[in-house]
Amino acid sequence: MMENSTIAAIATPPGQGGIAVVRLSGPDSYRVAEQVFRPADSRKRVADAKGYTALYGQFADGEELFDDGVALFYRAPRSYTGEDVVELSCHGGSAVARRLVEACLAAGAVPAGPGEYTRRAMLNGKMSLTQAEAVMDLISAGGRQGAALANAAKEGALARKIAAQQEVLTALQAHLTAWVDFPEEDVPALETDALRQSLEQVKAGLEELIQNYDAAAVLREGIDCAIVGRPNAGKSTLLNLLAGFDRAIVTPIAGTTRDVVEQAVQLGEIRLNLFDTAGLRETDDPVEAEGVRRSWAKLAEAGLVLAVFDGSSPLAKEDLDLAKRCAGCRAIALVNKEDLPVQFDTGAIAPYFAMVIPVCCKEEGAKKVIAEAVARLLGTARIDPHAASLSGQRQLSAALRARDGVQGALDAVDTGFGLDAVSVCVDDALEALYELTGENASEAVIDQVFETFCVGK
Ligand SMILES: Nc1nc2c(ncn2[C@@H]2O[C@H](COP(=O)(O)OP(=O)(O)O)[C@@H](O)[C@H]2O)c(=O)[nH]1
Ligand SMILES: [Mg+2]
Repeated sequence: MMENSTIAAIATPPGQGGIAVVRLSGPDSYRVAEQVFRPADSRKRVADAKGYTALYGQFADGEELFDDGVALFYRAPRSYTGEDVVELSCHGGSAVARRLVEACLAAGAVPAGPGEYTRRAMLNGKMSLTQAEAVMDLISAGGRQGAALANAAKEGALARKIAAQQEVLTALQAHLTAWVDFPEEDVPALETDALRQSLEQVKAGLEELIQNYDAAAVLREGIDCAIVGRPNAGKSTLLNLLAGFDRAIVTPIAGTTRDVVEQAVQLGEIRLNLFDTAGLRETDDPVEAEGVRRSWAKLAEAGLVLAVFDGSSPLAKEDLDLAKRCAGCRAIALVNKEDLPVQFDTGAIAPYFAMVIPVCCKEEGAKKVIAEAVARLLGTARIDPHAASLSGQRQLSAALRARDGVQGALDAVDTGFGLDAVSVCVDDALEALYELTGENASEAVIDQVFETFCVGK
């Protein structure tokens, strides 16, 4: 279908840079490249260039030569997409790269859609759907562990793990089918214990993936984190500590922060999108009241809450209100101003938090203590970044369906429902696993996956 067209797009980010890369992929890549690229060595011809070679030359728009650079050649099927590919590296201003793309389009290429290179790679059997999704995760990863997780998926860690489970279920299914469909053929009955063992094994593998989903997502994508507490507890001081610079105004005057101040920071392996909020208190000032309303809203929608309490002043009603609101949230209580004499009743708020930690947000050392607490609470510390992990709702819901199918099969075994009931459940589980790896994903699902890609990838 679309393999007939040759696509062109800028593969590097917009803006100024040393080089920009314009990528061509498709059957006419060499013919298009020949028109926009003149090798410096006039004896060389683009059409004769072998795969994995490079030529230096000039870029042409009609007769005008507007830049010089390098062309890299790949011959099908040994390229990223599996098609003929030419990568043109020009100088990295947007004007030059855009002109080069326009010249390619004038020479017969068509603009690439989002993720179209990776999509072609998938359709040409270069990678599975989960590997394509991993490419996107790798591009957008902010931290090292998140990138390692994505790389493991790109290298097929998830695909291999799922394939092993499919194998177990398929073997089981073959046996069940033979037994159910050909009772007169003398097929040996499946031992209930062996059947249960195989199903439990697959279930355990799926459970592990499902349980690590949230923590893996945090490593890959980061998490929204609300900083909340009474006025003057030290919320803005905490934000500045984690940001590493004076992001928010800090004063001894209560009610300094009124709007939500947002700042992304890298805390150990986790990217936190921090939201510093207005201090929680009753107020007649309509502006501050709106700030307080937004603070409560942030607390409710954030994936992580850092509740800051002033350890140098007695427990107030607002402190207790806040603690109660944090019950059931992923929240850490930071009892601040550890350097001052303690006045605060920590015991009163402790029941509502997973962790209560005394800190001094004016001191650099607090950052490490908070980073460790956050990693422990979010479970990122226990993730092996080189192991298989699920990424995105699509993969998670397929894994959940597969797990439910296996559980259904186990229930059927235990309640003595008969092997045809077991067989139906195993079928459901297998189908969900095939959907996960993309082996029977519909065109619509594939479209949805690639919608989120950037052009040029
Ligand atoms: N002694 C001491 N003072 C602190 C500490 N953290 C913050 N403060 C002070 O407490 C006051 C209020 O801090 P701020 O961050 O603006 O509080 P916010 O209203 O919660 O944002 C400022 O004068 C800070 O310098 C701390 O750990 N120790
Ligand atoms: Mg503040």
